[in-house]
Amino acid sequence: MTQTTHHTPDTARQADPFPVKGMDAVVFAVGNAKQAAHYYSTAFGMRLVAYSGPENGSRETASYVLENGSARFVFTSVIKAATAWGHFLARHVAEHGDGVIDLAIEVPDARAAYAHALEHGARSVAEPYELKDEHGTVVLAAIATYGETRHTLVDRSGYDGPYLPGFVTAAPMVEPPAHRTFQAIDHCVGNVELGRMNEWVGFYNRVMGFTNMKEFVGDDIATEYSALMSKVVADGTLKVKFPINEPAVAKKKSQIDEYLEFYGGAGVQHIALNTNDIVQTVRTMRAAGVQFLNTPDSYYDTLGEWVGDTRVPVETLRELKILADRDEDGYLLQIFTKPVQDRPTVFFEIIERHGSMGFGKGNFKALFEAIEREQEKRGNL
Ligand code: TYF
Ligand code: FE
Repeated sequence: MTQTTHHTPDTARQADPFPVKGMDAVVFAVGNAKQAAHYYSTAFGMRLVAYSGPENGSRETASYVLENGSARFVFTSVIKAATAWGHFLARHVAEHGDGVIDLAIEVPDARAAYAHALEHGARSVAEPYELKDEHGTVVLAAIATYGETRHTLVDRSGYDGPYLPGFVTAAPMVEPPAHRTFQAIDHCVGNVELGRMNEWVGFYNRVMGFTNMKEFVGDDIATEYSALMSKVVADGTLKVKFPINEPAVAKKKSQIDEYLEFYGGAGVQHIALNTNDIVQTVRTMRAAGVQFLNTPDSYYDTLGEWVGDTRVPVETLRELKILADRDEDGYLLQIFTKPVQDRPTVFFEIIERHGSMGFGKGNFKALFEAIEREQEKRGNL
C-alpha cells in the first residue's frame, strides 16, 4: 500500500468532527406498543423484526422493532413502571401522547461522538455504556435536543443481532405488502418554541458540525401564508437531515402553535420516508386506511405549466393528491398524512426524489393551506 492510499481516508475522516453513518432508529413512546406495531405493519407496510418484553426478561417495558429497508422504528410501552426509565416513559405518554423520544443516530464511534458533543455544549442524557449479549456488543450514549427529545449515538459495528442486545428476533405480524412502501428515512422534523429556531440550528452547527441547507422558510413566506419559519441542518453526506420549525406571528394561529399546545412543548413533528414508487405506496397505504391531506383540484390545473415532465402524469398525481416540486437539481414528489394519533401532533411524509434535495418549497402554500383546513376542522385556527 502506498502512503497516499494509506493517508487519504484518514485525512478525510479527520475532516468531519462528527461522522455519522445515518439514522439508526426513530424511537416512539406509546400507550400501546402492541397495537402500534400492528398499525405500522398493516397500514405502513413495515415488518416486525425484533422484540423485547416480559417473555424474554424485560418485565418493565415492551418494545417492538419494525423495519422497511434501512428505516427502523421502535415502539415502546410501559407494562409496569419499576425504575426511573419506566416512570419517564409513563409520564412522557401522559404529557405528550404517543410521540418520539429518540432520534437515534448511527455513528462509527459513540464515545468520540459523545465527547465531541459535550465539549461543544450538548447536555448529557446518558454517558457512554455498553450492551452485550451472544450477538456482540453495542456502545451507546445519549444527548438532549429540543423538548424532551434525545439523540442516542449508537455504534453497532460489534454486533450482529436483530436490534440491540436484549432483543430477540421476531417474525412479521402480517404478510408484508407485495409493494415495498418505503425504504429509508429521508428527514426528521422538529417543532420548537417561538424564537428558538436559530438557537437549535446553532446547536446542530456546533455540536454535530451539521451545516445549513439552502431551503428555508423565512419572514417573507411566514407572514404571507405559512405562519411558520423553518431551517434545515444536515450532516456533510446529507444522510441525516433535520429541519427545525418555529411558529411565526401571523394572521392565523400557527400550525406549529397547535402542535406545541397539544404535544405540551417542543418535539418531533414529522418523519419523511423515501420511496421509489410513490404512486404504488399511496395506493397501498390508502387501501389500508391511512388518511392523507387533501389538495384542491386548482393545484393540478396549473401544476403542468411549471413543474415540467415528471415520471407520473399530472392526472395520477391529481387522483392521489400527490404534490410535485422542481428546482435546479431535479424534481420531487411528496404527500403528507394527517396526524396518526388523536392529538394533532406527529404525522408522516412520503417522498420520491429525482435529483432535487429540496423539501418542496413550491408546495409550501398548498401544503400549509391543507394543514390549516384540518386545523380549522379541529377548532384550532
Ligand atoms: O420538511 C419540510 O420542510 C417539508 C415542508 O409544518 C413542511 O416537509 C414544513 C413544515 C411543516 C410541514 C411540512
Ligand atoms: Fe418534510
